[in-house]
Amino acid sequence: MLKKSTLSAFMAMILAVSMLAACNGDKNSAGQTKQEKTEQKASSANDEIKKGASQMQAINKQLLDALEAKDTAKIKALGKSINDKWLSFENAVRDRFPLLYTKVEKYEQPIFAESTMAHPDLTGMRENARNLQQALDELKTAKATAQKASELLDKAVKNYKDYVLEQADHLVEATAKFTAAVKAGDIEKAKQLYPDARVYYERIEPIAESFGDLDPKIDARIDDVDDPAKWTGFHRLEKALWKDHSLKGQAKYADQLLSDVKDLKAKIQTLKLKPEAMVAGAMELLNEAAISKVTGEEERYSHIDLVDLSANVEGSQAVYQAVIPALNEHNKALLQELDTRFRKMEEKMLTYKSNGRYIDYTKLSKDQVRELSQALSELSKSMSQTAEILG
Ligand SMILES: [Cu+2]
Repeated sequence: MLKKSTLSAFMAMILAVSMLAACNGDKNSAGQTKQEKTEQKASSANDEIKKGASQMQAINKQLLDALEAKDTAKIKALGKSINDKWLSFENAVRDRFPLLYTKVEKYEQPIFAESTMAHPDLTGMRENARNLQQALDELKTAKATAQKASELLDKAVKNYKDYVLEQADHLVEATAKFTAAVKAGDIEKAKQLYPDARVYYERIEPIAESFGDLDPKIDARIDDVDDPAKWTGFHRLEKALWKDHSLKGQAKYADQLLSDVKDLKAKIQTLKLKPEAMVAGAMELLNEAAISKVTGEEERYSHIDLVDLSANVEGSQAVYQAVIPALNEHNKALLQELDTRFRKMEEKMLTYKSNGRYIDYTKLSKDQVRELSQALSELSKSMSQTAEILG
């Protein structure tokens, strides 16, 4: 749940900053020669991208074969090669084709993450590898068009909205399964299904401010509500499962939760998303993660906090990807910084997985928690700088 007061104060600050930083497009009059140089540079960047995409496809083809043969050792090695290859030319892609960059990342990242697991999910990998092959086809034939940064930004924001809608679909499906188990009184099954549903809510939490009272209804902690009798949502059921060890009287909360996430999905369809608000939401969420979520308060009964934290990071990364066109235009150093921070964070989170699931939050040492908090707060700071360039 996002705390309203901090967010609106923050929005006011952004407004002030963005008014100060009014556009100062530094066009100088060097003219032709400079433009020619730029074009030369562009065409060599395009060659680099095409070559990189072909090489990456060749490795990915080998991966598809290895997946067919269920050759785990090969799959692991190829997952790493694909990632190394991508890292070698991703900056050029991000620079020239920000939308395709995000598309490749969408499939490449899970392939790499899965390849580091002891028992990779081969079916999921195959689907991502097939999609990656297609995305790379698009990249090979992509033409640099003189699209305005503002048009690119609009498209990227639209892609972000598609991402949110996709997560909302999954949220409804996963919540339906979870609440069915609750209503059937099956404690063990409900415990298993709970984290699956949580992921999808926590991924879209950067824009929770726009959910109105559905956010507290779905995600409030007991201390967020004035009257504990009116407390509803995931954490109400979490308490029943892990603390009370009883699902007696919980059917009405299960029904309410499912109906609330359905309402949320409908609401998201009509939302108009603004990049400034998205970035502010991500920065506030990461800040809340660094300060309060990191204490384990959100999932205080189930201790699945790492599920939430990683989903918050993934969701914030999706916001970052939506504003890459603006960052490309205004602040490449910050873009690079964010890219590195997200990548490092993602790698860090992977180390907290065991058998494909995040470990219990209470298993983390104090140093590990401190490290996590620091990384989250640095990400939040980079996001707040991003907010300054949008306006
Ligand atoms: Cu939450």
